[in-house]
Amino acid sequence: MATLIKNAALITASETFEADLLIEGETISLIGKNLQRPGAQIIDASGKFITPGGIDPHTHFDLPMFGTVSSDDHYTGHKAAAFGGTTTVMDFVVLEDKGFRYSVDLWMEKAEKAAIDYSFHMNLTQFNEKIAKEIPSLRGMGITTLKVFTAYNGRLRIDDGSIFKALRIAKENGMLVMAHCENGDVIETLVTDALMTDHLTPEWHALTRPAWGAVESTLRVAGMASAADAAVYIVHMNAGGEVDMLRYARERGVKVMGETCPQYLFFTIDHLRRPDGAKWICSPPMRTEADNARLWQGLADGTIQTVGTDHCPFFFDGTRPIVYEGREVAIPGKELGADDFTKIPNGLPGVQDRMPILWTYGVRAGRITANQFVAYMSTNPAKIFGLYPRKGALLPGSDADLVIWDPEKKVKYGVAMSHHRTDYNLYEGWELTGYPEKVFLRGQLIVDGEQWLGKAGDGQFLKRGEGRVL
Ligand code: DUC
Ligand code: ZN
Ligand code: ZN
Repeated sequence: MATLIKNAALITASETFEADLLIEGETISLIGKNLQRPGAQIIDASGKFITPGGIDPHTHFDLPMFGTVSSDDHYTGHKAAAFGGTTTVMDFVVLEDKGFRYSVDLWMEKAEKAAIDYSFHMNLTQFNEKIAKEIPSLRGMGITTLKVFTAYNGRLRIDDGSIFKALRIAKENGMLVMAHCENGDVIETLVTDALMTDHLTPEWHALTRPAWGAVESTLRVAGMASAADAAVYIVHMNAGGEVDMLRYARERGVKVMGETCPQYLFFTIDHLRRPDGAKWICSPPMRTEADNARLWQGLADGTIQTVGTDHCPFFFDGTRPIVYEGREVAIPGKELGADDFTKIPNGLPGVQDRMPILWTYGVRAGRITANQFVAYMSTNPAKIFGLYPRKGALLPGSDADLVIWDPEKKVKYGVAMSHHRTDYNLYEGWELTGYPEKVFLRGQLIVDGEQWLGKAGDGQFLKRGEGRVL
């Protein structure tokens, strides 16, 4: 089956040009002017533009936390992603005591219902000699990335010495360490103080996780990467100072890359002070307007390489069901911490929002170019995480993961438009101009306007190879 898309403006990470694009089977077979293909289904995309399908390098579907679970699973989250133009997601495997193989198998089982393509990162939340020896075996499972934490003492954090050893092992085995940067010791003490002094409202989530912890640990991790001659990728950059540290280290030849997320570009600690402030609780927390601005600047000048979401939704009120695909669903959520911010599940929805929100408030607002948009949303994640040029590219031979955008479509965004399985949306009432109209996954039309044509089980696990340092 062939599909010929005519007269679209194609936007890649480096250029924008008018052309026709032919899909044959699962891949793009030709790009050029005045293409003909007898028998092909023709789509006239005059006035529309095409980008590669988005790649969200940072999601948490079906993640157990605080006695509940993130409310999107590997089907509902994938469906939401697709409506927002994302066709590949990368989720984090929880490391169980029984080891890597067991943990990956568990995550594979959860993801059998995948509706778009996906791959995994491994949370390296334990470290000893046995684990160190087993890290290279992850490559055989198609996992080439390890996430380490400098926070969550006694739970997810491993010490700096172990992070340094992990960086060395990653370097020797063509793998990449991803780092969650906050100061776990400072947080531990500040949270204890807050609880003892009855400071229990959501804003204290942010006040007990200071930006300086993110800044110094970003530099600390970059310093360790330099000493190991390894690359490192800083996830969910949230503080302006982290951008300064990234720039400082990159200017000195350290192979450090960074990801930010939409929530850190638009929201501040003031959102946590609202009566519904729990909606904005995630870790790291929201900062200030100056941080928003510095992160935008980091995207505009290319200091930062990607925009992921850290999508990890919970219901705001998990006692009240919503209707999802015709059935009532309620999953315990933020209300669990109504009286104590330390019990509010950490995380927010965002996998559908990322591209449409950044198109209007990034590209149309003049903060980043359309080509940077494609680089941060798709091409750079594909390159860094070893999927390029199969993914993240508009090239003959690449998977036909495409988004046809209607640049003039105006929508009032919010929970009613969103397919996230949760009861709120952070961008409620935001006006958007430009929205995905058709989304293709490996040549299959999976979103057509409001219509969902995708299917649970159609997403493929992507075994990844070695990525590039950008
Ligand atoms: N932060 C969150 O807010 N949720 C999930 C994991 C993370 O790092
Ligand atoms: Zn994290
Ligand atoms: Zn995360």
